[in-house]
Amino acid sequence: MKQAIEQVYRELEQLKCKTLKDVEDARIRFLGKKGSVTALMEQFRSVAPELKREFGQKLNELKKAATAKIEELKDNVGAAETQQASGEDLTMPGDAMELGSRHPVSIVRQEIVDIFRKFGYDVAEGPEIEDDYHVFEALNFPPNHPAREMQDTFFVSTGHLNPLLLRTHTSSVQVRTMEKEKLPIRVVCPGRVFRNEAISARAHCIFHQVEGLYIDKNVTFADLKQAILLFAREMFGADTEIRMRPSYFPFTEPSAEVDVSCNICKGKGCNICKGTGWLEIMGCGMVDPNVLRASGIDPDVYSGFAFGMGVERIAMLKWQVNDLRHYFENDMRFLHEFATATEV
Ligand code: 2U9
Repeated sequence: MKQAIEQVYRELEQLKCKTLKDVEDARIRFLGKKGSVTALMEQFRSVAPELKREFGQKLNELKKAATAKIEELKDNVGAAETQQASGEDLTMPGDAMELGSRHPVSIVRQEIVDIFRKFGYDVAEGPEIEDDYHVFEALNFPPNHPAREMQDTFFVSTGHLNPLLLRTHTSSVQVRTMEKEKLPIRVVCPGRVFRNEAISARAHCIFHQVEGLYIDKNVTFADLKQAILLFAREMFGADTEIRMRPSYFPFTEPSAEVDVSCNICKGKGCNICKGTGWLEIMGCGMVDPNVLRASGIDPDVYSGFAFGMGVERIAMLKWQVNDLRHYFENDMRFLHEFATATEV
């Protein structure tokens, strides 16, 4: 039996196949019902009991070796046949896959958040599907405010007192922060927001915001102005100036729009700033006492400021992109403009 096993090993070693059909024939010759390995397994029954252990092991190894050889031939011959059939050279090195790169909106969001983190702000996120209370009611929106209409907001459920909706700003995250965190609060909230608007070069139904909130004793409008000036200089350059124009939001009083000096024409007036020398970057204001009260904060003891900006808008100013839709279309030619040298 020992010689018979050795003979099968020699045959396996010399075995060569050109086609998958040859491999299948070889499999039958060695491992089929009447194959040489199967025949040896059957002979094993008549081996003397004291030799059974030794030959049992040898036969198992032989069967394993025969199976492995057939599988190896099947892989090699199969690949060669596929190559012949397709006419392709499968030994050629593959094409390198292009690495992806960070999306410009994601780059700018991170830059904004990093600046405020450096100033000591925490970062908070919250749900995109929110309730009326956290998006409107707690933020001092009157019951008949247009933002609460179907034309302006995407509703998920209606017909009850506190309908579910897609948040129209990330202010709801600051409301949730006021509800659960201890004072003082210093937080920025980046996230996606949704508004029922027609898509154009200047508006989209989905965009990104970073909003901020600072509440402590004795927080003043001067603190707000200084925080925004420092942010603007970090973001747009050390020689940037800001100006504030009075505005109105239900959740802040007083409220303001913030402009930065145009860093293209250095304030002289160009087509980016439409000849004004200024670019609008965000809105801000002192948190309305009603908003503090709604979240259980005493406005006679505490005061705070808040601000909000659209990330796409900041990105458009930073890179002088004139159509918001570029940020949503995922055209690789556009996205690659923002890849760093190591990313592509
Ligand atoms: C709380 C209290 C006050 C957040 C603020 C703005 C001003 C603002 C807009 C900028 C462009 C939204 O993306 S945009 O369309 N935002 O002008 N946001 S103050 O005020 C808050 C937030 C939360 C509790």
